[in-house]
Amino acid sequence: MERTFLMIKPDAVQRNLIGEIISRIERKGLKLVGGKLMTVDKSLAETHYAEHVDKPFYNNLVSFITSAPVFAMVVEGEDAVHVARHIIGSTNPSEATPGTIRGDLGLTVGRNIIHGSDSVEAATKEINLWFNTDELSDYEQPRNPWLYE
Ligand code: DAT
Ligand code: MG
Repeated sequence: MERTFLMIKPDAVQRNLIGEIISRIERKGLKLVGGKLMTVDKSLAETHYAEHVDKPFYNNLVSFITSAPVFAMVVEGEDAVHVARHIIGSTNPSEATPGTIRGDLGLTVGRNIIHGSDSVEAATKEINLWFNTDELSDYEQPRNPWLYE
């Protein structure tokens, strides 16, 4: 089993899409092990997006992420990092495949609905950055034999 970090961005929170997005994640079979609505401070936003510090869009990205609450989550499942990225879709919603979260719900790259960790290493780092261990729940679900061989 693998865990990944997802963050519903301020645009989707403001558009009342939290339920729609969590519903897609749950229906796929991923299991929610942590989740919280929170306002992100500048230092957390800068640490989270540190890899993009030299990009022209970095300042706007930090302003956007700190502009209104986000919904941060940890989800678990087989190959969870890849599966979550796959259902999220391409970075630019105008090019993301219909059926994906960004492809169905977004229009522009600067308002692209949701973040998902892009590797297992990034997921570990981001889960530790955004969540304390006591905010994550270990539990079994009876549905598991119906999701996994
Ligand atoms: P992703 O979120 O798909 O992993 P990324 O890591 O390349 O994409 O970029 C992080 C975020 O930065 C992305 O979700 C939206 C924003 N971003 C990326 N490219 C951009 C661009 N060309 N213009 C404006 N914002 C951009
Ligand atoms: Mg990324």
